[in-house]
Amino acid sequence: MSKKIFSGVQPTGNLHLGNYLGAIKNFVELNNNDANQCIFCVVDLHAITVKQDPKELKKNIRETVATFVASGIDPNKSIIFNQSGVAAHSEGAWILSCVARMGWLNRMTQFKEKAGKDKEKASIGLYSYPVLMAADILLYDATHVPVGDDQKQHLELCRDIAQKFNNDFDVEDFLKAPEPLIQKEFSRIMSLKDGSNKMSKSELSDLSRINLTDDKDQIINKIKKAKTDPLPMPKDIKELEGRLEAQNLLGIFASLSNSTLESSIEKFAGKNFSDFKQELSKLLVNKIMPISEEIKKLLKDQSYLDSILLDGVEKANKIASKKIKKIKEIVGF
Ligand code: AQP
Repeated sequence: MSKKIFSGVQPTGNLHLGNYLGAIKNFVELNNNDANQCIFCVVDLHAITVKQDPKELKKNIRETVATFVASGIDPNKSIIFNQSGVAAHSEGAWILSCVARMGWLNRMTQFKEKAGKDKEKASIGLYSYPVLMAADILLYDATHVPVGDDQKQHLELCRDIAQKFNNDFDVEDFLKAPEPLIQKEFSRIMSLKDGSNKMSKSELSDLSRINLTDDKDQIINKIKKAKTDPLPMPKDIKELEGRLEAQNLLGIFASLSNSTLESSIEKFAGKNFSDFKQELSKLLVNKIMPISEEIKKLLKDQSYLDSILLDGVEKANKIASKKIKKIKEIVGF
């Protein structure tokens, strides 16, 4: 069946292994299937929900495009564009924010995590972020949205918003409720320093993540310093229980080598962490270095990266402007 794919990545710098294994690797597979229509968005409107340095933001937008292309997304097959280039996203978000309910947004765990203790000081944008995300997806009638496990709740909200809009305005199936595409295993990669926290761009310690632009020595050093526990490598799944850091590192190994957790456990059963870490570093260097080198090469050609975005904005605008026109008519404007 042909799928209409939409997904986004925030240009907030430090794209990492979690973004790659949780989302971008999946984007590439979807891009490679000719039956799919794929749209991959650099969600710069989402990025400004927390303070950004304008110069850094511009640089990070290009770096996100370079990462998409370096990872294997073909800009001639998939639409790659930046969100702020298509006005329908902001317009759609406003209209849908009048459909979404406060009670629904109050349940969103990502806001609670990102706002932290002092939520009074968080931006309104950070709170209403999932409504903008719903507009992003619904404007393109996306059938499937590939995301990491952390975005599951936002997608459920998107489905609720679509359904309420259709009910409120008596337009059955006008906004299409999308399906999440979340990998069954390894859909949440955790910090190298704390197995209970997700690997994240905004984490202060660079040692907590493998960046997609890291070089060989950085990768080896980060894996060497990654937190483990004093026990030897587990012999079976049961021995892995409650050992968050070991689970994460073995999960990364399994995901990168396209194998199962069970077979990765078997491979290193009873060995020392240092032996396993050496193998993991080798695998990471093999997989990440070609992407990292390609990103660096692409970043030298800014006009090429800008031309990808310009072309993508034009194509995305054609689709989104038609949908927002209909939305406005339905609402009564
Ligand atoms: N640790 C992760 N494991 C698996 N998937 C992940 N994703 C992010 N972190 C992990 C997935 O990557 C896609 C793009 O994410 P994003 O850049 O839009 O925002 P995010 O989820 O907020 O990512 P970060 O790294 O945590 O950024 P900051 O620190 O800026 O908030 C999404 O599909 C996401 O699920």
